[in-house]
Amino acid sequence: MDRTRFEFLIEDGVLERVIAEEEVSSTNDVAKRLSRDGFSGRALIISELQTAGRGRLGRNWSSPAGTGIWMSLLDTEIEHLENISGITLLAGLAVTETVNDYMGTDSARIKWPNDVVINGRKVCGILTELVSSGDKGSVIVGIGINASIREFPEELRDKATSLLIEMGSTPDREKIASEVVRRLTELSSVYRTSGNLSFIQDRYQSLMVNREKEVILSSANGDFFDNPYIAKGIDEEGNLIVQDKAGEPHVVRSGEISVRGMLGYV
Ligand code: BTX
Repeated sequence: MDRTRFEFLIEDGVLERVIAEEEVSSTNDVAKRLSRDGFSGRALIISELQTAGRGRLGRNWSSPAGTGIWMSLLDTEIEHLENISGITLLAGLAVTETVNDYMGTDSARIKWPNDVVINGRKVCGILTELVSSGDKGSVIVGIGINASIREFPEELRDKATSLLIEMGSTPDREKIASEVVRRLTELSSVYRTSGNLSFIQDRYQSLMVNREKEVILSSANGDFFDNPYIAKGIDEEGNLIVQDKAGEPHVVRSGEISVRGMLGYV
């Protein structure tokens, strides 16, 4: 990864620091350490390879060398601990819009709350974490985009894709990564002032892969009795709004809930 291609983000005041590595366990771990070591401001950590890339709930994120955008954005300037799921939604929007602009299509879609998909397969995952002490905290947005992966391991073959597979050419990783960072920082700053997500509701909803489609909801405590539901959109807090068969709306918070379409992963 060419670190110099991110320097304009420092010059433009978007970031205070850029750390570009060959190999880390997880860029989210590096961000956590930086925050605990007293760094203050916004930093980008990006690596060619992650040896222990993480998804949610301890799941693994496959992060082979040189073929992905494995990065974390650390922000220590959190006045009150912002809605972490709101930030995840902003990151999903920033990635989806960047990828669509880059590819010159509208094929990238958001699978609420934290995946970006193209043609029914996952091209990006987002893992947002908070590091807090007292009422001060840092937020870490970990973003993994499959850039030039040609072939996935057996267990991911049906559900994962890359920009290379979708476009047929090798994407410019630094360009895409820096554009995602720029857009996410901009969106986060509006969110900080507005305190809710109404400013992105329309854009987000128009990009939702499951909007107006049937979805299967499941959670560890199994409290969805009426599957399938119809996904309608998001509310101002970023919760998913679904409708049951009787037409009654329900609010679904992210967290332990999984949302699936009727056929396969999406
Ligand atoms: P998730 O828990 O929603 O998704 C994890 C699941 O996605 C896995 O169980 C697997 O089925 C599938 N998967 C694993 N690797 C890939 C891949 N490369 N492409 C598509 N599907 C995959 C998603 O969690 C959040 C992922 C965040 C990754 C970033 S990378 C930079 C940062 N550092 C870090 O350790 N995590 C984040």
